[in-house]
Amino acid sequence: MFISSLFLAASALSTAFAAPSSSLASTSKLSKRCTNSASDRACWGDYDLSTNYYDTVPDTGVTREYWFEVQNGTAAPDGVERIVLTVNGTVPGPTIIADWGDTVVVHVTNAMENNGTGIHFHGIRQNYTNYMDGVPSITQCPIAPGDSFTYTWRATQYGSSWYHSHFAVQAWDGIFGGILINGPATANYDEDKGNLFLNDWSHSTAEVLADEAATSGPPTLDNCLINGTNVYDDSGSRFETDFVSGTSYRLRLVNGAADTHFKFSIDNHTLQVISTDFVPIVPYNTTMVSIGMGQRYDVIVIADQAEGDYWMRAIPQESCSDNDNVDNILGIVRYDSTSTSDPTSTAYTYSDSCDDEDISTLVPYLSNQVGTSPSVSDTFTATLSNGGGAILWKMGDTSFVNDWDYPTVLQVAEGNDTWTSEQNIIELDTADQWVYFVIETTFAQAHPIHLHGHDFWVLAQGTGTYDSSTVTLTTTDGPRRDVAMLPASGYLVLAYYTDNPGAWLMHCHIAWHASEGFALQLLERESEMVALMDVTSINSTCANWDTYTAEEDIVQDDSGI
Ligand SMILES: *[C@@H]1O[C@H](CO)[C@@H](O)[C@H](O)[C@H]1NC(C)=O
Ligand SMILES: *[C@@H]1O[C@H](CO)[C@@H](O)[C@H](O)[C@H]1NC(C)=O
Ligand SMILES: *[C@@H]1O[C@H](CO)[C@@H](O)[C@H](O)[C@H]1NC(C)=O
Ligand SMILES: *[C@@H]1O[C@H](CO)[C@@H](O)[C@H](O)[C@H]1NC(C)=O
Ligand SMILES: *[C@@H]1O[C@H](CO)[C@@H](O)[C@H](O)[C@H]1NC(C)=O
Ligand SMILES: *[C@@H]1O[C@H](CO)[C@@H](O)[C@H](O)[C@H]1NC(C)=O
Ligand SMILES: *[C@@H]1O[C@H](CO)[C@@H](O)[C@H](O)[C@H]1NC(C)=O
Ligand SMILES: *[C@@H]1O[C@H](CO)[C@@H](O)[C@H](O)[C@H]1NC(C)=O
Ligand SMILES: *[C@@H]1O[C@H](CO)[C@@H](O)[C@H](O)[C@H]1NC(C)=O
Ligand SMILES: [Cu+2]
Repeated sequence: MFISSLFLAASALSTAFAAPSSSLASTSKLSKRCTNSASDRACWGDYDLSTNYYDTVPDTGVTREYWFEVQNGTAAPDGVERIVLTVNGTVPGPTIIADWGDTVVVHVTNAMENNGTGIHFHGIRQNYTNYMDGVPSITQCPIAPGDSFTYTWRATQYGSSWYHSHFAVQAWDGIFGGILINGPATANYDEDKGNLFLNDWSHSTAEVLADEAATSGPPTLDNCLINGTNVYDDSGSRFETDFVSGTSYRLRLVNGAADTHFKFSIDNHTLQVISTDFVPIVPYNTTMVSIGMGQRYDVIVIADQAEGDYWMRAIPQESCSDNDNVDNILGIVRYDSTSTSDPTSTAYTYSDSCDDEDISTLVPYLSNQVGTSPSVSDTFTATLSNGGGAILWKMGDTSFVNDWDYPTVLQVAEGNDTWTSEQNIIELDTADQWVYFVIETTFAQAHPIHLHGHDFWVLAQGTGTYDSSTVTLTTTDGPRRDVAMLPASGYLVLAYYTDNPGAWLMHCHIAWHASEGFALQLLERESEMVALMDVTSINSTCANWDTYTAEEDIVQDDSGI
């Protein structure tokens, strides 16, 4: 284990985030071929960057245990007070910190009066632990008010992510927080500044916005937050962070927005990008990184500019995001922590767009080859339709709906193979096969496509109609990640491997689109699923949910995710 900077003098350099001190020391089982340090981030005890984490995971024997309470309260992240739903009272909630290979246990209690909940650990592979994926209607029933659910999973990957509610649009009322898994990195840095959330924010609740989205289209959000704070008119305060000249810092960017694509930069500074989602990449340098909803980029920034104050910018991209405070989503980097002046620095130039970083720059450190003759190939067209006055999205021919009170895992446990078309099930019965999906749209809007339970490979991404005779697929060393942009009026071709039994959601990560049915579910290796779940626990969460909904006359009013 490493000692956190939080507990050392500010001048201390070699740091990683320390998991809770109540945990066992993780050093015992590591004979430490090398020591991870500011000058050797590639190393990780007996493992290193070249370890294939899809196959091999350090056996730390350590369990990190967290107790989360999902609460209803009020807060004023930008100075304007409103009702918020949170984990443990803060936006963002507590960060889950673990080392690569640790087991993470999170006990979630629903302390709200009037809503169910469920916590999804975004990007976590959930290797053979599908029913810990936290998706009400797919992997569990919603946790009823007063009830608890314990999630247990292994950190088989390392890097940065977030957890968020996957019930209704609750995540965007504040039920989210960071995940930070310590492990090796593809470039050296002195200090880890932890997760840095970029969110959009409204002064009304997300449910009100979702209703507006379903009747009259995407709402304009009031503001955005940088790591949970920002200004609005004369209220609120900006996110600030201090730099010491000559020191290099790791920032773990997470886009946790409902419907905002950001370009992130720090005036006059260079960003060295070292990972995409949970995948370490060959580092590249840029002035600005384009980050879609649900995506993460870890960047290293060297404090190599003249001492002073500089703007940190999270710029909502107006080609796909509407915001009332668009020019004012700013934080401050200070070389002199006693300074209180506003920076006078100027922004790098950029062109407004909701595209991913160029896929040719996102080269995974670990070389990898996609099978070139997939066993399954499917094409899904995303379309907008009108379902009796409400806006619906379809993926393929279907606008997705699954029932909160009859999750896919329970249906599988009961041996009920009668799937409705609305469940949008893609059955993948055979292990260790390559699956290719083409997702396309003629609609002029970009969508962040997220897959649960897997990293996928981005084979191609472009505008216009996908034509397999002209588009070359990148099957060697192309990007791997868990969210990629489907470009406006364009296509995304992705591949993944059937190495993880379970019911896995694939969906658009725009909050409104997921509730309007832009989703499908993969039923992967169904015959192996029952042996891997605790059916009694799943059923007891459902029984408590049924009791609550019967008493309160709760009727499902969205897609279920
Ligand atoms: C995933 O789980 C399977 C079954 O328990 C196991 O064989 C495999 O090693 C695990 N993979 C990783 C990367 O831990
Ligand atoms: C969250 O709140 C619960 C209940 O009050 C408490 O037991 C737990 O220690 C808190 N967890 C964190 C990580 O702050
Ligand atoms: C949160 O509290 C408000 C005010 O008391 C109440 O109207 C609302 O129903 C509560 N929401 C949830 C999800 O419990
Ligand atoms: C709780 O969730 C439901 C989704 O069924 C939503 O319609 C409702 O407004 C929420 N209730 C409160 C009080 O926030
Ligand atoms: C953002 O806030 C979290 C706590 O919510 C903290 O751990 C993290 O260090 C902050 N990020 C930065 C870059 O300061
Ligand atoms: C920041 O960069 C701008 C040009 O992009 C330059 O004019 C300015 O001098 C730089 N500021 C500092 C403090 O280095
Ligand atoms: C990126 O910037 C870092 C720090 O200045 C430098 O060491 C590295 O060589 C640069 N990488 C590339 C690919 O230019
Ligand atoms: C779940 O519980 C219901 C009753 O609440 C029961 O009918 C059903 O058989 C149970 N399912 C399984 C798989 O145990
Ligand atoms: C089987 O599942 C389908 C789809 O979820 C559902 O409509 C049906 O009621 C279920 N059948 C039984 C016997 O539970
Ligand atoms: Cu997700």
